[in-house]
Amino acid sequence: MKNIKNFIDGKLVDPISKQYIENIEPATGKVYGNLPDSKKEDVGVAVDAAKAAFSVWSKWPVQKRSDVLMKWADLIDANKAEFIEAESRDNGKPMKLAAHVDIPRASANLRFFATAIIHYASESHKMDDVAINYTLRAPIGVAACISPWNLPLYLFTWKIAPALAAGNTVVAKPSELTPMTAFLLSKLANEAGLPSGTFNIVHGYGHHVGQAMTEHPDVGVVSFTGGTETGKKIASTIAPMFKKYSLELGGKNPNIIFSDADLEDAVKTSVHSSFANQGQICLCGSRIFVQSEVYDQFVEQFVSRVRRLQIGDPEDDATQVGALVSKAHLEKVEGYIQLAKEEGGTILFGGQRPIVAGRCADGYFLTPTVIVDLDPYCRTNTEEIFGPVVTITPFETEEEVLAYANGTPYGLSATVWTDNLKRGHRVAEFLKMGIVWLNCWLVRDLRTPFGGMKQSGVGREGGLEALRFFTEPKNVCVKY
Ligand code: TXE
Repeated sequence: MKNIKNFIDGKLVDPISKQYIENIEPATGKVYGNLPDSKKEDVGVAVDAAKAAFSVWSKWPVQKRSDVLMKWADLIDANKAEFIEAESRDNGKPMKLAAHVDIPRASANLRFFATAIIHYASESHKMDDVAINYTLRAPIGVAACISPWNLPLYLFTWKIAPALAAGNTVVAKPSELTPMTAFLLSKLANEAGLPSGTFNIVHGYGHHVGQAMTEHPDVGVVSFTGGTETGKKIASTIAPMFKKYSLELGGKNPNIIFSDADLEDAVKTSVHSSFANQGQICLCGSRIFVQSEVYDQFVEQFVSRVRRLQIGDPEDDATQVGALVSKAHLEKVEGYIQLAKEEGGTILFGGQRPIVAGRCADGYFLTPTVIVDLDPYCRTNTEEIFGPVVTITPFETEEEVLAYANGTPYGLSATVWTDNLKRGHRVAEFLKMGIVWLNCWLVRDLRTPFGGMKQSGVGREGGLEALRFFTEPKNVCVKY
């Protein structure tokens, strides 16, 4: 059994309660380890350690902080086989995906902010011959970083890297569904050179540990990624405490294909943007809109590619679609397939649990599902499903598809396929989304602002946005 511990004040420790949560492997449905069922008291010890460490870490020269983060990234790379295996086993995603995306991106996140902080500068404003203003951007203090289960180490490091680089200390909580790679990272923290208390992990349930972190009076800034409903709870806790917070929440992203698109490229990429990570990426294009002239052609080519997707054991190199993260999530997604039928949808492909032989016979697998004939504004087309389920809907005009695309409570990302770049730029401007891809998907430059609008979140991550989020600006005005 793989039993893990909290990492507090530079030491791996048991939860005060000595209570544990079972960790289930999604591909087999079997318990394979235990994680701490920490409570408010554990969070209190971790925040005290982070608070004590802040006076040291925040005063370190930037280059020294940068060197530690770079060393940590090197240690991930040196242990990547262990990280890849752990990520795949914990989440259910194909090992190949963890190897090509999750783990390389985790060390890339650390390196990106280890270098960004060295070039991070602020501004001054000269008032003719009256005065000079300069802006200081100082670290805030103890940062709470709370991350979800879909891209565990990728999104965990996406938060802790800028927080630490900017000179804050961190109390972090990965999802209780996927704690393993964060635990492995904590085991390397001392070797990387992080002073005790600078970085802490408290494992456990969100309503216990996450809630205690957000409401703790000594936590000065909160960075959260997860569901919109949880985001609402966190915002209601934090707003009256006037803390800085960023919320990266859900999405119901449109994938728009105009008749002049490169159809082969649109089909190939749309299979990926629909079902990568079992459709459990908030940026997945779960609503496909196809201009009527090419609708039949697209549907036929798309479904024929989806049929060929390899579902199976995440350890198998040929696997393209692994297990969903939990039994509860599998049942939630199946609930939406049932809803789609009730709303008049036609299941063109999928919608059932595949037979996966051998050790994975009891795993949480679902055949990639393609649904047509739904109203663009029905619940299936406006609520986040967050699984391997997409709908395809025809449209006639640009105005019509923009209304569909913007017609949900979410505003995270969109993809647009057209050979007419004037139209591409125009549609991108009218889409109420934080991120728009033209003729591509998930092409990511870490310097760009990352996040959504409406119920997809508050604030942005990435590049200077993240460093500004994790620092407090102060303007000093000096009379000549
Ligand atoms: O979220 P949950 P999940 C969204 C994605 C989907 C969801 C999937 O679209 O909707 O996140 O992640 C902790 N106080 N994004 O189901 O349940 C919980 O323990 C404090 C969008 O895990 O909200 C876990 O660690 N914390 C994103 C974390 O919150 C609490 C990218 C997330 O859990 C808490 C990825 C509470 N009261 C997923 N309750 C984007 N936009 O980039 C739970 N938690």
